[in-house]
Amino acid sequence: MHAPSRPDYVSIHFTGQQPGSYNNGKQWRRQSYWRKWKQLSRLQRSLFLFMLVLLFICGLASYSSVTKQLRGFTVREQETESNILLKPIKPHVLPEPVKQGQDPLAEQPSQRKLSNKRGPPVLPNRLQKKGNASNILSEVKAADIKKEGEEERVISWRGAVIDTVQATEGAKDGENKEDSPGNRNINQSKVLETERMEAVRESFRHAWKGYKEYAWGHDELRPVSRSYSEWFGLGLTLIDALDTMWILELKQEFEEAREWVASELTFNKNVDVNLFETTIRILGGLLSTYHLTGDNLFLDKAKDVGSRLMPAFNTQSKIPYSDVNIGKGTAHPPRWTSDSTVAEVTSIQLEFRELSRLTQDPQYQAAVAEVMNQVHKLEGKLDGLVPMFINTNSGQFTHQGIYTLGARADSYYEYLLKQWIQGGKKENQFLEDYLQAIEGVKKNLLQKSSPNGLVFVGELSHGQFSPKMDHLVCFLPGTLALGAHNGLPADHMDLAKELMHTCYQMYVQMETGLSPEIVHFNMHQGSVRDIEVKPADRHNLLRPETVESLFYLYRFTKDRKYQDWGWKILQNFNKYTKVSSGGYTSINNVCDPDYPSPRDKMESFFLGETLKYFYLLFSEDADLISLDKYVFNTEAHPLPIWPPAEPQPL
Ligand code: DMJ
Repeated sequence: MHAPSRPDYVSIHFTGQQPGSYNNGKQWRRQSYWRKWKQLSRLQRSLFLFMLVLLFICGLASYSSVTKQLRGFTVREQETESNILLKPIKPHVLPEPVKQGQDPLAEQPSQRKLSNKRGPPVLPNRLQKKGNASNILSEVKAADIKKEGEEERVISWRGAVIDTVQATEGAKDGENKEDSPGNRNINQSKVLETERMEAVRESFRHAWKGYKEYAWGHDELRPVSRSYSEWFGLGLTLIDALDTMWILELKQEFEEAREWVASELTFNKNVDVNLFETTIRILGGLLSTYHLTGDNLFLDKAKDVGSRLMPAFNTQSKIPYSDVNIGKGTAHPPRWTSDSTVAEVTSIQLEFRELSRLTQDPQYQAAVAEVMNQVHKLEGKLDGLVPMFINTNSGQFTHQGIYTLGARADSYYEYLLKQWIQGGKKENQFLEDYLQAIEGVKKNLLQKSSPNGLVFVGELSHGQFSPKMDHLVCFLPGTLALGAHNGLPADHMDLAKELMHTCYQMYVQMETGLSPEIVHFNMHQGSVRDIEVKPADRHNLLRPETVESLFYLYRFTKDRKYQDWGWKILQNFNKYTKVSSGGYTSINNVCDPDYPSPRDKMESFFLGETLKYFYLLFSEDADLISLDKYVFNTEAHPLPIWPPAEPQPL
């Protein structure tokens, strides 16, 4: 055998120049390279070209992954199946502990002198001095009495006289004089707006991908196990997300979901559902989607589910039961009690009132108005604050003496204001109760933490103050701001801003940059940190309240720091809760960035509320669901504010 004339391996020689042949001319070099190239075998030339192409592709791939990371996305999509779980790119570094007397927080409220006495220190006058509810109400009422041909005007939170009917949406260009590091020029804003809104759409698509692949038509995605969980068996996530898809202009996704509603969704099912959850998520979602799209399919479905929920109101007291069997038409309280939750029975009104308006059938509105009238008259409130439970037999509050703005009471306060707005600001009983309650909050629940004086809303249990605050309470800054926007006192906006700052601190002070479910504030002089988290409270359920409030605060102040805060939160959701195969998961531990410990559940409100509020927060378009035309239900479903000519409230 003789050696093959062409070697079967690649041999590329970069030989030096031959002695005596030195020529520094470009021409010579070109000819010489060309000659050498021609001397290579065909295989050698092909392999050389192949390697060049390969290098080019690798270069392109690494460039795109770098840009992806720069945009705040995780590398988790590239991870293997075995470690899909939430490994952060870079652990979050906890800020240095704050030394007493230092001023580490932006916009830090003034320091309060703490007394040595046991029990909660007294709040500074700034938050208490604004007078009682009846004074405020008479001011608002005075402003509401509109003489013929005269505009309705009250003093707004911005200190200017505004028209409460046309209530302006946010500050006009150039009006924002606040010295915020978030301020930037118009071009930068436009770029950021586009980038951030697109990032939300991307997050939605990712969440939807998981839902579509592993939970289609079921209530909730379990993204880690790539399965689903059923609560009512009504496609909860899909319905909750309908109007979000419409607002985010995710047309294809919306059409697929609409098709499911048209062909698969039925309420004729022997299933127990929770009246409140079904009302705010399903009835609310269908009604708002009907309004946004004008598609009667959604109205028909809303009527169907609304009428099936009505048996809940067949109680001795007319205070509804918590559970209804929508197939059988029977209702009952939870197995262990005949009580209902106050927030639940008082946060279904926007939806049922709207259903009456659309169907011209007064029964829905009458049923929920009866609940409000009774609660209005009940004994057992503290300065307008309500207990957490109400008995469906007696119609009285139970478990009295505990007052919170968190779980079981939260949306009672939200719906007082929002019913007043929905009905065209005519139903003064709602306004009266709302104003009184806010005064009650200031008087009984508002305190400041140590060392940095974060203003927070605690709880009261039989006269004993507890510095505990649920993340749920973070709806309050947004609600206060909405009230101020609608002509309520300027100090509501001051308080909204203070609480907004606190809610944001509940995120940034955690190692993952995500808020826990519950925090406790330190109030002792000499505390090292303001916020403590108990081991059982370290979870994050992808809740919306802080983002919701950021949206309202930004709409009304145009202070870009609120957008920047929201952006950080979105990035942390992406970093710690995104599951590579699709979807986002609740986590068990916001204090451990190395292992936040997924709970394997994507709540429907992540799509219904959290992502929607992110999108609206980043948008500069105040007409994108104008707050002078729509009022959001407590699940972020926008319902129209009734035009003045519409039927009057009962
Ligand atoms: C939602 O279902 C609603 O926002 C409700 O008012 C409170 N809980 C969740 C979100 O956290």
